[in-house]
Amino acid sequence: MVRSTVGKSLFNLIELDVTELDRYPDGIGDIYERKIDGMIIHNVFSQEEVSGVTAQLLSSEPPLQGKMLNNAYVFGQALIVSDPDLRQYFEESVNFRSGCQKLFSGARDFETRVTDVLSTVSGSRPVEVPTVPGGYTYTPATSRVLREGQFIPPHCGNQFLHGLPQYWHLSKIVELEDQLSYFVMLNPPEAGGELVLYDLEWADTKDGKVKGGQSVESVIEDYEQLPIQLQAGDMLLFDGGRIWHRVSPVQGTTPRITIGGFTAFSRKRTKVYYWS
Ligand SMILES: O=C(O)CCC(=O)C(=O)O
Repeated sequence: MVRSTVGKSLFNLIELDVTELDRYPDGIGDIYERKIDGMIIHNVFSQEEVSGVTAQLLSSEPPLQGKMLNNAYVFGQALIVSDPDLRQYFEESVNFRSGCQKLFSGARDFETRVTDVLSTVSGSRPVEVPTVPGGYTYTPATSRVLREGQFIPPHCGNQFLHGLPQYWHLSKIVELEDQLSYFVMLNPPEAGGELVLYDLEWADTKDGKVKGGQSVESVIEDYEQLPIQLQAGDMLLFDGGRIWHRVSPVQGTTPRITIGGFTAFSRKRTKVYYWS
């Protein structure tokens, strides 16, 4: 049974258990068509599964390579900050995919589970991680660790897509405008660390300014906001390309750890792709 729709006045987010997901067989299409803004999907992984994954990520020898990037510790190489010719990106993707298999060896396999969950809401379209001729595969996800006081500043997916050479190949096969964001909460913080959606859309800020000419950064906190707190094992799938959002500062000593990336229709809407 669908438990509730949260933030209904501001956003239409469906909140449900993963076992109820078949009520939205074209959920991704519904987000694209703006019938809904996103889905909070509970129990994509169990508490036990994500605890095991978290323990490995926080150990002295995690199976994934990580580095500090801006304000967060990031495992894996995101396309957005990769080398323009993608040589290093694709090499790191090989490492990430095998490391991720080890990371989830005590749980359901990450890629298989994400593919299965997205397939339930894909309108019967096949769900894949994109590949390039020559055999390389994009990285399916990256993982972010935010510690006390750390946060992700306001952004929306569409703002990154314009003119970046890294996106040259992907833009030929994927409908990137209004790409969705997906991520799984592996370790929720004691407090803070909410994903905060603003009542502000990319289309109203295309030149970096809002109506009236002020910069987005200078006025964004004046817009109405919906904070979303996820539980361990939840997946959030939302219109992160269109909706400005941020992650609020983490409070307390428990690190906030998520894993995910983006998902979008292929150009002819015959497939669903996901990557980071
Ligand atoms: O919590 C996260 O992992 C970051 C989510 C995010 O900002 C995004 O998907 O655009």
